[in-house]
Amino acid sequence: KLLLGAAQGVGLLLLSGCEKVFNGLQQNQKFLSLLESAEGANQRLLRLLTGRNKLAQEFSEADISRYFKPNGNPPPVTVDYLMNANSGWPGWKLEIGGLVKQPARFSLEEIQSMPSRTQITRHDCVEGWSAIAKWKGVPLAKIIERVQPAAEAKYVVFYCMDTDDSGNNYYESLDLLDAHHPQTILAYEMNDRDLPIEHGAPLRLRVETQLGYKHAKYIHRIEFVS
Ligand SMILES: Nc1nc2c(c(=O)[nH]1)N[C@H]1C(S)=C(S)[C@@H](COP(=O)(O)O)O[C@H]1N2
Ligand SMILES: [Mo]
Repeated sequence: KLLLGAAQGVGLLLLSGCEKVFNGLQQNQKFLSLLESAEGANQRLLRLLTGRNKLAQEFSEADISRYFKPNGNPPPVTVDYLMNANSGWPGWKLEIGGLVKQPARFSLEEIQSMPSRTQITRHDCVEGWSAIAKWKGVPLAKIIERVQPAAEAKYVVFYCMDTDDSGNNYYESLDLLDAHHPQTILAYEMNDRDLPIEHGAPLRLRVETQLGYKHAKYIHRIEFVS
């Protein structure tokens, strides 16, 4: 209807054949700006349908999976990582920078002393498996408050310590809507224990509005970008 209406509006229905109509539309400035405004409306509709403003379902202790598949790259094997893992992460720091007014570095202890949130949620991997676990961590919104992103900051990038077969470090990104979501946390506990190495120790993202691959493990740096 939108396309037909637009085509009618600029007199293109007089042309025969879809191809001509669409070629004509693409050269029409009025139509292009209409498409752009529809794109904005579409984004908002998608957001409503996928409910990124809503809370993801939370479960009870009884629902927690007995087995939670570790997935993705193997854990980091650097001497630095292994030594820190063995001694309670004294040398590990979470670095936060990019487009922020107050860049920061936090030790694990500092992160653990911030306000926390605990949630029992279901992890859905696109490879076709799901598992429920309990996660505790600091809401990313609290960290955002501390570092104060600049106005140009639109996305948050998470850099990880593990590497794939070609030696590239894993990373993922979120927009600020997901970043501020109340269930988006930097988790340091899983099922009431320190986050296990295979699940991303010492710190991983939980972003319950998104699928498994967005839940970056082994985080060491967060960057705000345009
Ligand atoms: N750093 C890092 N984070 C990662 C991955 C990875 O390979 N490296 N894999 C992703 C994928 S595809 C999934 S399903 C989850 C798996 O989390 P789990 O190992 O706790 O099950 O981590 C995500 N985060
Ligand atoms: Mo996944």
